[in-house]
Amino acid sequence: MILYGGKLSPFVMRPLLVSRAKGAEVALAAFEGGIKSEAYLALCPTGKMPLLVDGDLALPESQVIADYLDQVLPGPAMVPADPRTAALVRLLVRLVDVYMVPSLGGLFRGREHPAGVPDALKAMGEALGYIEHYRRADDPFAVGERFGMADAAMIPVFFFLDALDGPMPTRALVAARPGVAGWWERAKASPLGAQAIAEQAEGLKAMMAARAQG
Ligand SMILES: N[C@@H](CCC(=O)N[C@@H](CS)C(=O)NCC(=O)O)C(=O)O
Repeated sequence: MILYGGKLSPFVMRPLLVSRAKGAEVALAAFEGGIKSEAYLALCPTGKMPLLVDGDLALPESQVIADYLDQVLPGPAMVPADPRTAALVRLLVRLVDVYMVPSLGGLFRGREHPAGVPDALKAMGEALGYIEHYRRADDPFAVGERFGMADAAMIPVFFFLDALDGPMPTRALVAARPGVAGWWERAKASPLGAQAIAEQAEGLKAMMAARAQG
């Protein structure tokens, strides 16, 4: 099984985290020729990372891959059996994808398109508010007592709220939601979270260096 993509991408880090949490880290590789090559597009017409190749299966989309890995790998389930708790996990994942991710794009492009930043900050604040509303404030992890699917979706996206802070007040958006802020501090201090964040930081540094070179 090979997961194609780079560790900076929150969509690549999500299934990678799932595999790590299950104790069976999936092999990660950059696709030879890149994600816009004919060979890649033949497997993954969206031309986006990640792509999981497992034998004759070529599976795109981070959450679909994360769910697949949760089912095929041994180790603890990333979504609990209890239907209500499972629904909460899936809801947080969906809030990340539907509300956080689009505004993250606006923040990430902030340097080139500063006019879009205020709207993106507003939308990100609202998205964090939705998560604050639904999360059970006393849960140490995103949901429940141990690392699960919602942590895998949230951690690599929250990384950017720390990383982009400075020119944009993205940390303050998190700090304004105390339940979410507490979770983020614990997530960063956890072994899986700390490793993911260090790897994303390394990826961001490499991307900035490449951009600076032209
Ligand atoms: N909905 C997709 C989003 C994947 C995505 O946007 N990946 C980015 C990297 S962070 C990408 O490959 N972008 C390249 C492009 O859009 O050309 C998922 O969840 O996997």
